[in-house]
Amino acid sequence: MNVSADIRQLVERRKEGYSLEAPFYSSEEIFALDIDAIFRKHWIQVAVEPDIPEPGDYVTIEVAGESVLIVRDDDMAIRAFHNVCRHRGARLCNEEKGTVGNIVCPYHSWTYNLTGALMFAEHMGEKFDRCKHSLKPVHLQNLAGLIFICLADEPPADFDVMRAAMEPYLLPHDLPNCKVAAQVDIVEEGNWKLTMENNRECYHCVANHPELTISLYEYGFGYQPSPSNAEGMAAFERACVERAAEWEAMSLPSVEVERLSDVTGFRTQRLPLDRGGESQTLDAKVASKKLLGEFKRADLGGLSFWTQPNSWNHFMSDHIVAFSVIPLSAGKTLVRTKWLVHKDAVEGVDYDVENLTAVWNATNDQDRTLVEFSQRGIGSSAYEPGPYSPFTEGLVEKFCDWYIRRLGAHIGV
Ligand code: 3BY
Ligand code: FES
Ligand code: FE
Repeated sequence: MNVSADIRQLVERRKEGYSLEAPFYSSEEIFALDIDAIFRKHWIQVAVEPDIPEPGDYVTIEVAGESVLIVRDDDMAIRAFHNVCRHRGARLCNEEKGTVGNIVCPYHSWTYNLTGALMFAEHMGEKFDRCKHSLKPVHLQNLAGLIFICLADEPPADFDVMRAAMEPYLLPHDLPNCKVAAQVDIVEEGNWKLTMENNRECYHCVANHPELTISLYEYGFGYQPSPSNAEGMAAFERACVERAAEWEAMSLPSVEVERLSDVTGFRTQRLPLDRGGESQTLDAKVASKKLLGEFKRADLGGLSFWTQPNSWNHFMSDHIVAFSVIPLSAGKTLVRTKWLVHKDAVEGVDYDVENLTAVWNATNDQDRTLVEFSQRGIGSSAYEPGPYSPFTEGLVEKFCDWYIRRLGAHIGV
């Protein structure tokens, strides 16, 4: 892989336990490498099954310079294709979402069915072979209703490890039988890795997230016992042990699984919620009266699922919040948040969108500000990598370590 000697050196000399050097957050050359090495090579979370509940429903995803069409067929199968006509390359679907019978190119009306096969192409003559002009597929995996795509010719083979570990945690929440009650896209003026690093710690939570910390115990998010937080940690761990026994008895696994160093890296854990104990809302009570799946009780804590490189998700008894991060440029990042409730929950009766989205809209906005402060500070000549807290930032180190290893593997360092 042909990258400049400077980049090789930056990757080679990355100091464990310290934030990355400035060019990792600002250089367009490294951004291009991130797209090639990370976003074109790994499984990335981009959608949820309820984005396309009915046959013919599609969404388009713009990522890594590609437009990807994700569509549901009449037999309910979900497939992904490059959103590019095989005639002269026109973009096929030009909306973020919609419903189609077939995929008809707006230019010369070449028509593809939902398996990607070219069905009609007028005036192409006898010798034209339709079979050689199917849409180009993109690898897709549906993990309990979370949709991942991989743009590589050969995707990482370890998705099944994540699937086997995660299905027992996720399936009881029955995401495929949810509906998207709200989606909010925000653009952060910061590098995508700052968005991810910020997500991997709660060191900043008490000072910055008054709404989130109503329901969230900061100690749950990667904290290790330290002399200054011994009491809080102990109270939290007691709550964990008590609740875990109840959840396990209901076949809801809660124990942490941490495989953040895998190529398809991930981590999960079900944690108690504070106060009302039911959901990530302003009163920590459910936001939707219609509980998910077969749930009979509301106090099931928060099941979180974090993936490398670009997602985090919180599953509660009544709703699910799914986040995916899409890099736009070295200094611009899209954070897409979806709130899901039971598909039969009625707006205004069972839930109120304002209440459902209040905590994470506020939290996302606070996190956006923090990411933007970081991006600005890192642009100063005075910035140098600073040390991570061994008690609160272990998972930030795991993100950076994964990232550097994956870049290294790509460029042969
Ligand atoms: O959403 C998350 O996973 C983490 C936990 C708390 C802070 N942060 C946004
Ligand atoms: Fe699609 Fe011509 S470019 S039909
Ligand atoms: Fe935060």
